Amino acid sequence: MNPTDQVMETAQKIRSMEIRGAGRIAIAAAASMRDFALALDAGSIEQFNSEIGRAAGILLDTRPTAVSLSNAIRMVTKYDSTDVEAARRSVISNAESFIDSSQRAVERIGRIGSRRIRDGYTILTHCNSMAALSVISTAHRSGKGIRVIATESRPRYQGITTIGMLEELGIQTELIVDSAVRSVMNDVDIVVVGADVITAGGSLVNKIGTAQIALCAHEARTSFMVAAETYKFSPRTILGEMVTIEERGAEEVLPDISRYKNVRVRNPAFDVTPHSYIDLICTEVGAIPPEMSYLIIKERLGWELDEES
Ligand code: RUB
Repeated sequence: MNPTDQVMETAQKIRSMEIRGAGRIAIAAAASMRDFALALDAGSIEQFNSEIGRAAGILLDTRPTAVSLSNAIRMVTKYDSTDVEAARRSVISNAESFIDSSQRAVERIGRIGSRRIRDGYTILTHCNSMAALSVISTAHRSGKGIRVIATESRPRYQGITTIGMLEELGIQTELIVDSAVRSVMNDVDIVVVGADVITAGGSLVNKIGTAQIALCAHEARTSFMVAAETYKFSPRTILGEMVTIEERGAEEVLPDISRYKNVRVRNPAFDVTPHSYIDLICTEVGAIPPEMSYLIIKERLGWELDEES
């Protein structure tokens, strides 16, 4: 396949959500950049750089909220060679090390986060997060008797993917509609969700509905834990940038929207949970209070701070 077609195909899968979830999007983008670099026929370093920039742009243009995508692409395209073959080797090895470290991060988050889960706990989760599921599955594998309540996560029903994964792991699960969260919250010991973005101030951007769940948990005095690799933290928020919330098509919510003349459907894909509703963010470098997010960005992702592009 032509290298650009391969990138376009990956971009289309991300846009249509065939590939979804912040971690998997980042891994798919890194793999796509690796394969692009591998197949790219460039006569000069200038041409190589510009083609790499173009491919990155195609992938970045898919899902506007996911900082995992821009962090992954930034890590993969970090090279300063003036030789095409050396630059190509750098992109390939950067991509491979990103994919590998991302997979190890999820395992480590599972080990760290599962220490917060006690035997007999009921855990509520929302959407479908590999990092959150790593915490849950690690707790289960370590012999703790747990039960999970999973929300449907309308309109795309990622909760159905979650219950399928929990079923395979043999974990007792209950499925609820999103609006039943308050009704069950008094039975929940801890909420565990993933992250699309964590800001410098420790706020969480995650699947629409997360903020309502956090509010409910706060009111019921139920712990609220976020499971997130450090590349979900957004360097640009230190520079004052706001996170763009993706608005998806009306047909995801109301397939026969054309029957209604005076109705506008709003379909924001993510919402913002204030840091004050979050007890803990569990990353691969440790479990931190949300107030420490600034330090994670500065120490792990600091490149943006002096580049201000
Ligand atoms: C997915 C979502 C997930 C985060 C974290 O949204 O909000 O909670 O991306 O997932 P969508 P992970 O389905 O719209 O992509 O921990 O797997 O990165």
